[in-house]
Parts: sequence; structure tokens; C-alpha cells
Amino acid sequence: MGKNLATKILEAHLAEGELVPGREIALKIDHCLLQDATGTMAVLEFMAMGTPRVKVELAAQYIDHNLLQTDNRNADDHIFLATAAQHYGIHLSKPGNGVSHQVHLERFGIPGKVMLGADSHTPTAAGLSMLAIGAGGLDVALAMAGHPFHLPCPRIWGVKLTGKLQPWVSGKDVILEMLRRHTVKGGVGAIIEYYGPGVETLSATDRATIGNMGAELGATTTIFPSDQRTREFMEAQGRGDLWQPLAADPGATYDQHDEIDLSQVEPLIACPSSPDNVVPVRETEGVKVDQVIVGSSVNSSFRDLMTVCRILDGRRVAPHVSFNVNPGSRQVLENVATQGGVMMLLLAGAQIHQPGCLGCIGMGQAPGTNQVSLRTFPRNFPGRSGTKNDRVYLCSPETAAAAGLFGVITDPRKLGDLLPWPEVQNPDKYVIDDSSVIFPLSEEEAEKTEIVTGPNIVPFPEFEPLPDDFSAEVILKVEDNISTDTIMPAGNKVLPFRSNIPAISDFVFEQLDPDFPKRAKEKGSGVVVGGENYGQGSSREHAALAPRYLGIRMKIAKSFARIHKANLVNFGILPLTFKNPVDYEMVKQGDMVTCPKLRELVSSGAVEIPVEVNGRKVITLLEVSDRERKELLAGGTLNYVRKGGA
Ligand code: MIC
Repeated sequence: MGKNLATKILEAHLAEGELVPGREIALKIDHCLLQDATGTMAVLEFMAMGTPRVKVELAAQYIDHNLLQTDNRNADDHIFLATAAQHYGIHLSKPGNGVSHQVHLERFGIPGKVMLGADSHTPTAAGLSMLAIGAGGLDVALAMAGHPFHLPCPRIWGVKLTGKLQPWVSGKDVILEMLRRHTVKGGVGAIIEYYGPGVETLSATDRATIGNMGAELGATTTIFPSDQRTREFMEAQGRGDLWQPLAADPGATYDQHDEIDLSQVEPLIACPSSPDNVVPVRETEGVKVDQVIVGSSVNSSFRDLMTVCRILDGRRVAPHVSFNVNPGSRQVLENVATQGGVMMLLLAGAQIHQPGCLGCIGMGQAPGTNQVSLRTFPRNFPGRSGTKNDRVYLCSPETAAAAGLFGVITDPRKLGDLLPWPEVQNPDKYVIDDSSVIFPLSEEEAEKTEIVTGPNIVPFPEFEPLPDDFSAEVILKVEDNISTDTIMPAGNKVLPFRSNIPAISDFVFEQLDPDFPKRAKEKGSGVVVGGENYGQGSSREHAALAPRYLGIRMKIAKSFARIHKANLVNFGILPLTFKNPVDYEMVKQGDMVTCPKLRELVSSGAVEIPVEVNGRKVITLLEVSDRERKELLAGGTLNYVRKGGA
């Protein structure tokens, strides 16, 4: 029986366990990716471990999120990260050099390597056939210290691609089609492996787009074969010597199947306010558009931007539209400039911003009240843009450009009346510029670099072990698909506190329930009750760490998203699920939850944890590994590791 590609890479990196879906395994990690919004905490955690130098083949710290320097705080974080990178042997990509995912593809990615990144969109590296997984900062810190990464063994979901995309349709429409079919929880517990004759029709950067937004399906990661298209991209980056072919064996089998005929995919759009609220663009035509943003974490490659340049060339965006371009990297911007694209954008009336994430995480670019914003970004969770009741749509660069020109949502195939389809190809040889990467120093030099810590960088808080008996009030009950953007908002106001847990905890559930932090602090404890897929979206561990700081020790939900569940365990919060989902309906905010002998139950290995909710017995499930139980008992992973575990 032939093996699929994901299994081959997993086998080659298996450090512990057996490849049985659902059972815990541990993987050897080759590359680590850090970005500044999650990276300051990850670096503080790494420092707390006392390891003198990173122990992976390559670690890269990107400064791409917190770019606006409205006071000392983000700038202090940048210098902290830069000096820590030098001290510990980490590559540093300076502010303005671009988004981690795009730069890693360009300069560091290698087919067949396993990467762990403190960002849920780490699977963008699928574009180069890497098995790249998003995780909380603490897990990435552990990997940098040489520990293998633990995760539940995913099932492998084969998606066969046939046919070829039609003009005006691109990679974004393929992943939106997956989201239309399978929703934001369809990929939970799976690695999505694309295979079949359609794969070779997609460029490395189109594959990267599909990998990036596999995170929106809840998937563990995505993988593509490494083929001639991968080779072309690596050769164009001057790194062809690192290419190797990788593919599934003939007749490989998968745990789950799907098939997409690329020739049948049409332009799609995700409507407010969820990435799976997908319809054909033609069904939303005519909606007036106020803002368009191309670029950021996804669809910010040379092909994506140059396609927009060609569409806008010699034309002007509609007068009422604010048209913004966020290049994925300095390299993308330099190559677009070399081919005349910058002038095309400027003369069309576009605003060109520095390479980086920017509005994608609410770092500026918030739309006005009631304004419609079309973005090529990966997510549109409520309020993520920074504006309350926002109306954010997600679409391809082609659809974004059409909306910019016509001022209303328009099926991009109508652009065919104005111009021939600009079938933009990635260059054969990119202009390459590594001037904004600081490479690691020798061990001797590195040791001499002092780490500069600004006043807003507060050491990691100390947490108590799990108590013997448990009693706390349900201080919040929420619905299905609550994202980490709702639990721990991002944006220009909150992001500068990512290295200051006491301060950032005042923003927990800010949009939904601004009194939550006060209530939790007054009571000194609390339980949060959630629906399905609780904690979907980003990898930000602050969505677990800050509630834990406020005294939350237990969350009970119908189900959890993978990264958030791991983050809860890492910070000593019990992630319990309802055995009988109807109990969710019964629990109310204000109810008391008690569980005498909780500690004993957790250490006994019991999966069923009976709790009393207002005197009524509710069976909850603690589905974690033995290792995770020990971490929970210790009050979190760092306590456990410090005691010699891991
Ligand atoms: C996101 O898209 O939400 C981010 C910005 O990439 C986050 C990281 C963060 O919260 O800092 C992610 O997905 O992990």
C-alpha cells in the first residue's frame, strides 16, 4: 500500500508515539518561526528555560506585526527581540522586511522539513512542501530548547486536484471553496494533503495561499508535493540546491477524501464575519465598497500584487474607494518596483504601505463606521479590523482589484471586458535583498550580546499548581466558534501589551463583555463555558495566559480548537468538554461549579470528570495525554518543565 506524503514526513520526524490518529505523538522540529506579537512571550519563556542557544537547525524571528511605533513600547519590543535573537542564535528579520510567512518561503523554507511557528498561519510554508504547524509560543520555545513537539496524531485528508483554474480565478478561490464545503471546523484534527494532476498547475505562491488558510478550516496543517513548480520557485530565489522532489507513493491511501476540479472553481468571497461564510462573488455584486486592502499575511506575493498592478495599469480606482496595498515582503516590493508595478499602483490612486501584517491584525487600517472593506486577508472575525460591527469580506486579489475599479463588489471575470487576462508568472530570478536579515553570530560573539529589556517587558507570571478541590462560578457563557480575537483582542491598542500579561489581561473579552476582567479579579476565580470549536483562529497564547492570570482554571465547552486547547493546558487551565452536549444548554452564567478531589481525579487518569453545577451532576471529559495531565497538575507546562519534566 503506497504511503501519502504527510505520513512519510511524519515518520521521518517521529520522536515519540505511533501514527494512529488521535493518539499523542511527538515530532522532531527542524525550523522554528517566531513573530513579534507572539514572539516576545515565547522568548521570555525560552529565557525562563535557561537554554544558552537554540537547538534547532534554523530559528527565525520576524518583526512584522507591531510595526506602528506610537510610543516606546513596540520599539522596546523590537530591540528586545533583536538582542535576544543575537544572544540565542536566531535569525532576525527587521521591521519592514515583511511578513514571516512570505519571507520564510523566500529565504529559508526547505521541502520536507518540519517547522513549528508561533503563528496559526505557519502552514503557508506548504507552498514549499514543508510540514509547518502553528502552535502557542511556549511550545515553540520548548522546540527551540530542543524538545520534540507533542500533538494529537492527525488524520490525513487527501484532496485530489484535477483540471486547471480559469482566467480571473486563483488560489484564494480554491481555499474559499474548501471553506464553503467544510466550514471553519471541517479540518480540525487533519493534515490536508493536496495531490493529483491539478497540483502542477498551481505555483508555489498559490499553494502557499491555500496552505495559509487551511488554518481557517481548523486543520493541523496542509502539505503539497515538492515538484518542478517548487524547484522553479527555489531556483528563482537562488536556493535551487536545497530543492528535492517529494510526493505520495502511487496508490497512496488517505483517511478522508475530497476532490476539486479546478476548472469548475469560480470567484468566491467570504462575507462578514467568518471565513466560512462563503458565496460566489456574483451573488454579492453591487454592494458598495469603501475600502480595499491587498496583501498582508496571505496573497501578498509577487504574483498577487503584480496581478493587481496589471489590472489597475492606466486606470484609476473609484473616487470613494480607499485602495491599500500591503506587500508581503521587501523582496516582493522590490520585484514589483523593478517591473514598473509601483508606478501603476501610484497612478491608479493606491496607497502603498510598508511590507507587514498591518490591518490584518488591526494594526491600523481600521474601516470607518458601517463601511464595507474587501480584503485579501485570511480572517474576518467580528471586530478583528479594530472597528465595532465591522463589515469585512475576504477575497482574491483579482476580486479586490475589480471592486477597487468599479467601487462595488464585482465578479472579476467582468474585467475581461476591459483587458486581457494578465496571466502573471513569478519571475525566473527574483531581485534578492537580504539586507534586512541579521544572521546569527558565532557562539562566542553571541554570548557577549546583552539582551535589552524595556520597562513594558514584564517577566512571565508564577502560577500555582492545580488545587485539591475546585469551586468557582461560571462567569461567562459564550456560543459556538468563539475565536481568540474575541477572547483576547489584537489591534493597535492591545498588541503593545503582548509582553505585559498583567496589563493585557484587562482586555480579555473586551468586545463581548468589558466587565469580564473586573468580575474575574473580584471573584479571584471563574469558569468559562463555550460552544463548539471554542478558541478557533490565531495561535496567540495570550488567549489562555491572560484568563489564567485573572484566575480562570477551568473552561467547559462542546469542543475546542487544537491550538487553543494546547495553550490552555500549557497555562494550567482544564479544557473540559460536555459528555452530553445538552448539558451546555442547562448551564447558566452565575451557576456555581464544584468538583471536590479534582486533583486526585486528574492524576488518576480519569477521562470522565464529574462536576456539580448548582447541585446537578454534569459529566465532563478531560481528553488529554498523560504528559498533559502532569502539566495541568503542575499548574502549567513551564512549572512542569522546570521540575525536570518534558
Ligand atoms: C492572526 O492572524 O491572528 C495572527 C496575527 O497571525 C495570529 C498571531 C497573533 O495573534 O499574534 C495567529 O494567527 O497566530
